[in-house]
Amino acid sequence: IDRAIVEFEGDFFIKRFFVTDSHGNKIEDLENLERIKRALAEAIGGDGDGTVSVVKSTANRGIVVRRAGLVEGFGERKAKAERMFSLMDGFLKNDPFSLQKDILHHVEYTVARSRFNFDDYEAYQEGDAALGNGGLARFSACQMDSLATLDYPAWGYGLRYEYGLFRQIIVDGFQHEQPDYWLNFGNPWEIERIHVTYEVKFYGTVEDVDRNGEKHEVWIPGETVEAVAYDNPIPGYGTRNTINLRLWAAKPSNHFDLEAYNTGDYINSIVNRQRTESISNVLYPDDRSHQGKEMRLKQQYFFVSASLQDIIRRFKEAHNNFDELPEKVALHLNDTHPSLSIAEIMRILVDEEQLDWNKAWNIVCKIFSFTTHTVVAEGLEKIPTDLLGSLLPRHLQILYKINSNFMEELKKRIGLDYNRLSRMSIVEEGAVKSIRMANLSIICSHTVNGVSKLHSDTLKMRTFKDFYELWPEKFQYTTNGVTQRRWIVVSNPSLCALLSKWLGTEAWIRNADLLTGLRDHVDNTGFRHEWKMVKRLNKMRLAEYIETMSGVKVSLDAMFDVQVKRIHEYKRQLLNIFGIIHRYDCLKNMDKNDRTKVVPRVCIIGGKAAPGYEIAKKIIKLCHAVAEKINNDADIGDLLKLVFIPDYNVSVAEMVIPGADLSQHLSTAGHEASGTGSMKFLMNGCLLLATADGSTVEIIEEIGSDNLFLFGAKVQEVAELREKGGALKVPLQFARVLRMVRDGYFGDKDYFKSLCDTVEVGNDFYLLGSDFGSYLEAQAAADKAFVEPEKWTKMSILSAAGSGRFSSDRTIREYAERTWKIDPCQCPF
Ligand code: 8GP
Repeated sequence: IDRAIVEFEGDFFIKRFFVTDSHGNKIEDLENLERIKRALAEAIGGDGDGTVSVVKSTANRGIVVRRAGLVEGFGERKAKAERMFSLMDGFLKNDPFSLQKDILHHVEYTVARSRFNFDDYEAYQEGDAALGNGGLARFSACQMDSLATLDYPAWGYGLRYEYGLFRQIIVDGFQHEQPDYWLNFGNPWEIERIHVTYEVKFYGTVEDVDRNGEKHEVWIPGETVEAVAYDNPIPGYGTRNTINLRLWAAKPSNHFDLEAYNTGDYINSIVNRQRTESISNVLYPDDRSHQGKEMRLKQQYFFVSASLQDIIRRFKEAHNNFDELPEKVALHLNDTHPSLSIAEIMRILVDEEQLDWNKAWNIVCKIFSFTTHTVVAEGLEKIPTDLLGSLLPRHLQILYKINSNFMEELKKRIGLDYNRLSRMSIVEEGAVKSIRMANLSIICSHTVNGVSKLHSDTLKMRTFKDFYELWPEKFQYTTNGVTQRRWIVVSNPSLCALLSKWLGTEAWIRNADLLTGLRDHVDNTGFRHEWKMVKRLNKMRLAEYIETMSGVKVSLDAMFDVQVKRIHEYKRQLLNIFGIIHRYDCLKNMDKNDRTKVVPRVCIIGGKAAPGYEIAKKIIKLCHAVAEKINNDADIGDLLKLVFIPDYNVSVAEMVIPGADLSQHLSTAGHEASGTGSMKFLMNGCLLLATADGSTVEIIEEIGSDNLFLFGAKVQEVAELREKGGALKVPLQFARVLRMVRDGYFGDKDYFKSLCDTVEVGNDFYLLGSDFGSYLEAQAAADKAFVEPEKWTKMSILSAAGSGRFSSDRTIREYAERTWKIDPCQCPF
């Protein structure tokens, strides 16, 4: 089809509509013409734009309709709009599962999209789609970008929360949480797929039924909710391939409660229907502990059930034998949030598809792989059986059966070692009987991944030692990465241009290994000059933002020293604040002449505390109290400033990271599974001050220990240091700083008491005291390097030059080849 011609009557009504081929002949017998007409009428009707052009189609590949002129004249948004439409094009064509019947739905949505007036959108700034908490979710976003760019036929699934992660506002130095209703003004980048819906069931009972003389359990659910798909196309870079992130929203089911209706309880049944919508309402803002909440469990099952129905439907459209499932489908459990899918897919295969249990189990064990993103066993998710049994009675039965089969097999392998059997069981007995989601995931997955080498060693030697001894071949590590497309190309355009210029190519955008080519230019003074200019430009941008947000004017000559991440005791923001207090104390006690030798610093801290995490909230308050004192001390001037950047999120990170000279990653060794912030800073030529934790160990291998400032106990020393307890040696400077806070030097002494108690000798689990000495040494080394700009610049260039390995492209390629065993699948045109 070449053209669609629309004749209007008045502004709103389509009088005549027809499509022509390239010779201008009318096409009459177009399948589904009626639908297209309706969609067009809807799209155009609203704003009376009479021209519709480019109705493009190939026999069975779908159709893209664009309103003429739509992508013209959108000012800054033009490029984005154009890209949006071209990616939609790719989206239609890149349909690895041949969804013939879905394709026509796209037509409607694509057309519906075109009702957007992008000019309106320019007026308001889109906020982040903050649909995750921190590192884990942001890592998934980078993975999606790499999957698309590397042409892997992948789908991402998640929940379309109406309220994303809370907005952090600071009042009097205290964190307050505000709802993030991000969909208020619509979301132009999603496609609502009102035809892609599934029923998700909850509660009810399990009943025995007779099937060919055999007894079978069947779930009779008590509540039904509808899951509606919202598609978020993710375009690959430098390829036509576009993949899909499908997010589910909960809507009341159309299955009306007839009984209630008949008994006259009409109002209540409407209210109950409405309540079901709340499932996808709000993201839980605690990124680590979330045990025993019914709504959270409902969210998990809602997400799992809708996604699996979608996956199985697509599979069944093209295949009729479940033996082929492992050939065609690889499901990756990104932490344990989706691990209920193991029970759900068993239920589908056994109860609905009537496969024999053992056959189903063999299939299921070939399709799952699992990555865990936590370090400590206490952080692993457990679901109380009472809760699970009431919400999903059939799934609890299935889990018990999986466990009892596993226990039988295990006894044959390891004998009657009851302690070990009980450690490895999926079911944890105790005061609150629970299901251990990690054990379930390991048992059912063919591969168990850590997110860095160190993390994987910890999993093998500590967290999952029993499982490692049983199945060493299952355990792998795939070090995390981040996408250079967002963290350089989008967030640091000046650096992007510089890299392409000196590398002589833009190919690094798809192949970050090419960044090593920067090493060839490190001795070129012209290059180093340009490198410094880029950093300065980004510092200006950041300085402006700081002034707008906090009113603090900062000097561009100062070292911009940044720590931005979720606030956690193990991430040790408190160590940073104590270091700043120490610096301030030294400045105050210093001879005025000596001050001229001091490197001026702008210390920047940002991050959200979980709303119920008291100690983390006190850390934020202390940061503000210290900032208040220092920033208002005229005697100190530009030598030291402390700024807390509120509401740290991806958009803020895009500005902060390129403008940083130094970035801090201070977790007690053995506590950060990987860390991905460090990789973003590294790519942006920012020097790291870090402990040998998570992926930093591998960063050192790439850039050499001379190019970063390392400090603190090594992972193998931590246990011994902890055992020393009250006998642990702590530097005098630490005791002094702690005393200042305790004595109320920064005010609020009673409020800070419990915070101070957490780092008192004998109670200092995260070892702030014992690491403080070497932390100060590393800080001094950073100061020393900063006063030699050429040396600093070389270190900065070599940091970026070594960052290629930490591209999520490498991560994804490793997952594809080793874990999922999938090949790229490029769209033919
Ligand atoms: C984070 C890890 O803390 C971080 O080190 C890692 O880089 C990131 O995952 C991506 O792998 N983990 C979490 O956010 C996390 O464990 N969240 C809880 C739900 C488990």
